[in-house]
Amino acid sequence: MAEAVLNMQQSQQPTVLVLGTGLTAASCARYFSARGVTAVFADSRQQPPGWPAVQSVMPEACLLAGGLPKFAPEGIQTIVVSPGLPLSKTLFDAARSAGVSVVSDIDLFLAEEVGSVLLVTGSNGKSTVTTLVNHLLCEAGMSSVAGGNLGTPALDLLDEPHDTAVLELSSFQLERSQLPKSLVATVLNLAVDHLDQHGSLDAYRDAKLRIYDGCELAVVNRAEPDAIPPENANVVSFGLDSPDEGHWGVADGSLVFGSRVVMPVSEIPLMGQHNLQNVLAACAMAHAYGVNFTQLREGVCSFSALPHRMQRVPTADGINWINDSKATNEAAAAASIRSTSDPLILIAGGDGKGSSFSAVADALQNRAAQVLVFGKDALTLRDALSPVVPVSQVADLGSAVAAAYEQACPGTTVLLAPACASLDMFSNYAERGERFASLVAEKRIMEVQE
Ligand code: UMA
Ligand code: ADP
Repeated sequence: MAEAVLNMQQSQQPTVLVLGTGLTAASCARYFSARGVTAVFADSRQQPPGWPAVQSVMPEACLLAGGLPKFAPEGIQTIVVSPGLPLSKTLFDAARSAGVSVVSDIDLFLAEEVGSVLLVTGSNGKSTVTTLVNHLLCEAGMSSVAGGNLGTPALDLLDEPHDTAVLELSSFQLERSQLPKSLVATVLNLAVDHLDQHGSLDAYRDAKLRIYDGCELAVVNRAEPDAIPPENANVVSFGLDSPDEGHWGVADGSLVFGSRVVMPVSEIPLMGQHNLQNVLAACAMAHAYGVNFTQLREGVCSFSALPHRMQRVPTADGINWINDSKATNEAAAAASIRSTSDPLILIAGGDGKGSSFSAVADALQNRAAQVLVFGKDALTLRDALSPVVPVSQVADLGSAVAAAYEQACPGTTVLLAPACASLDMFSNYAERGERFASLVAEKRIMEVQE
């Protein structure tokens, strides 16, 4: 099957060019090594940090570093493009006119996968829904694995025994894939994100909507008029309103499928209306795949929030410290702000990826809140939010936690929901969240000593 995507000839000479040297590239190295295919790797950086890991899998591989090639090197039949680097029209046009195929790791995965595939995308909630769907399937006794943008590259899932694979796909992965075929697919929601790389909201939306092209069942959000599947698609919808028969929603304080009550909303162990939407979407997907109502209820109840998503940091100071470091765009931060109560101190900042932060300003309207901003886009945040709430600029996350601690009283919520990527000051959102939790813990130690 993979040959349809890849001209896979066993050869000592490299026949595959992999663009990138990160997690995706390392999974490609494992995949090709196991099939006797040699690849050459390229990265725009002079000393890409992931190269040693790639090389340890494929010691014979060579690296083109410090720039991406403009033409496919001699003998290359396939180019695999990692999600995190900009698409090069020059290289891809030249490759295609020379008969070289350009694919993603997702294309390679889907060409080999023999089990059922469930695909999840959206601006926010992807990881939560992907993990929850996988949890619901596993708890119902099915053999399921989860990966993709979630963390485990899709190709590595081929090595794990399973009947079903649940993949989280980013707009970059979808943009680089040919036909993302699946049994069930969802676009959870659409909000402003990654404008710096996609160039426009339309281009970003078009990339996301590709997930519906090859799916047998589209799970759609009734509140997202811009995330509509093709006209001939089979559709199951979800939303926070009361649903028609055959669709998912909320009625009289319960999560329902048409007129069938599945569980009281109060039993759901995740914070906020946005997570209620996530649970509805996950139930719609798992139910379409055969999980019954009792299994859905039990599975949802036994699910825990993922780290760095609305995670309480335990303290004895009476302040509600919440780590939502994964709120890396303005819509995510807005959803988190709406799920907290006043008084609120919001800590935000980092790399805004070109966003205006108007969604954060909207969420803070009429709230007893103040905001501490830091990082690359602190000034843009300050300008966007100061017409609505008091905003102070601080040097870094440490100063933000110290200032919040000084100003908070018992009962105050201090929410880290940065509305920004972390890469200007941290290696990733997880490091930012861990730093927040340890700064809060240090405050607790200071409190005990005082
Ligand atoms: N890079 C260069 N030059 C290059 C190649 C890459 O500077 O020539 C930089 C990119 O700017 C990027 C970084 O290297 O910041 C990593 O790029 P990559 O494509 O090698 O990334 P991988 O390590 O393969 O990880 C990717 C996803 N990362 C991105 O899309 C940036 C991971 O999602 C995903 O878990 C992994 O594949 C497995 O599928 C992470 C992510 O941040 C969690 N995703 C973004 C998001 O969720 O918002 C889209
Ligand atoms: P993703 O993988 O798309 O980044 P996550 O499940 O990791 O999504 O959640 C990231 C952040 O997005 C959360 O911390 C929360 O702030 C916000 N979020 C989660 N689900 C939703 C949703 N359905 N709508 C809006 N924001 C959400």
